[in-house]
Amino acid sequence: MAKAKGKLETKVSSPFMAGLRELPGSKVFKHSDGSMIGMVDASLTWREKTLWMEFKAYLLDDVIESLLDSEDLLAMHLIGLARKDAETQAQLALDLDSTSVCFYVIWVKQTCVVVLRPSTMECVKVRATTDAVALVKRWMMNWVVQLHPPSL
Ligand SMILES: [Mn+2]
Repeated sequence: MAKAKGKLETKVSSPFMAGLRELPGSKVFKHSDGSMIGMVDASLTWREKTLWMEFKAYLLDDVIESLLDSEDLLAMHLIGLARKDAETQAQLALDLDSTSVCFYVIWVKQTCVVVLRPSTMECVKVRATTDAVALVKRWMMNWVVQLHPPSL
């Protein structure tokens, strides 16, 4: 099984959230799912836009390794893992991505970080957390000057 412990997820997502907080005037919240089953992990609000995020961390296994060269197949596999992980949350992430914007940020341990939108399966694979921060910051900047959320 490729699922890693929640502890790993916290460890890898903390620097990511810290990076997003560098956007001047941003509000980055880590949500507790104690009061709402399936709540996604975090949100970023900046200049009147709010982006929802669900973090996942998986260990590299043979299946993932075989998919690394194809971003489409990798995205499908990672979404499948996330659904198996928590079906209610997967539905919420999809709903949020349909009414607003929700990204999965998925760490494949020591290999890459995948940012993907569940509604469109748009997927970008980067090498490190700092690259994922830069991608989301750039995306947020594009969104504030556009009426609709841009492509990843
Ligand atoms: Mn999570």
